[in-house]
Amino acid sequence: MARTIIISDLHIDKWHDRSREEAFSHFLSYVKANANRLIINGDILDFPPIDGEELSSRDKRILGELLTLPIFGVEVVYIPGNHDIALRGLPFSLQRIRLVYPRFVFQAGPKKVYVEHGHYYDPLFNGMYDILDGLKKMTGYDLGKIAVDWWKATTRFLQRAKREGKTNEVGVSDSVLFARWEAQAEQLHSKDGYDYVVFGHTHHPQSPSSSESYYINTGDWVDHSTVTEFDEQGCVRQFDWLAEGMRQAAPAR
Ligand SMILES: [Mn+2]
Repeated sequence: MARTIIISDLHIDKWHDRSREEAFSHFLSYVKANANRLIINGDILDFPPIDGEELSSRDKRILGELLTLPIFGVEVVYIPGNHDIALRGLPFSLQRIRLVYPRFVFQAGPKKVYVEHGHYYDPLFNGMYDILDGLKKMTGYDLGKIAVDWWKATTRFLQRAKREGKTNEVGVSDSVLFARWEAQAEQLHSKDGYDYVVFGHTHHPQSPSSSESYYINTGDWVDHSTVTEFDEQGCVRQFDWLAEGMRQAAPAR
């Protein structure tokens, strides 16, 4: 079946219980049986790993399972986010496995769909990547890498402060903050004619059926297990794998 499934913000390095890994494995069986493309819209894990020089064996196992999807006829499109931004620009394109940055556009039936992780619209990150790029050009790779690590540690600290306090790191309410992605989606729709604009990054799932907008957010796999699915007619549905998907019978291809 010509279906495209999109997930984002997996943060597999934050999966502390084995049940999430098992649920993800079950989800991948669903993908193999029902889709011909899986788009991973950023933040699969913190890369490169800060604690230690190597990925954990658990992380490697999950990534290894993802890399088998092409054998089952599923194309994998990977768009790095801010946590795995170190991978951007990597000339990695094999048959049915592609790394693209910062956006991916595809056609679902009559619908033109735009997919981007969305960290460029976060006031916390706005402009920072350009500064880091400039630093990299001026000083060479190492200082750039130190700057990236420093910035990641800083944002982690700010995100922790956000969880503990009532307002977020930029001192505005979530609805005001999320309006930035909605506004960007509206612009991409009206100026560039995309029928749907799909972002991740905020960890707040949004399905188009819950609003009038063209904006979809692919949620996350930390607090949710969000699955966004486009069928060959361009119909989109979103569901939570742990809440609903596990009970779904997987129809044959
Ligand atoms: Mn992100």
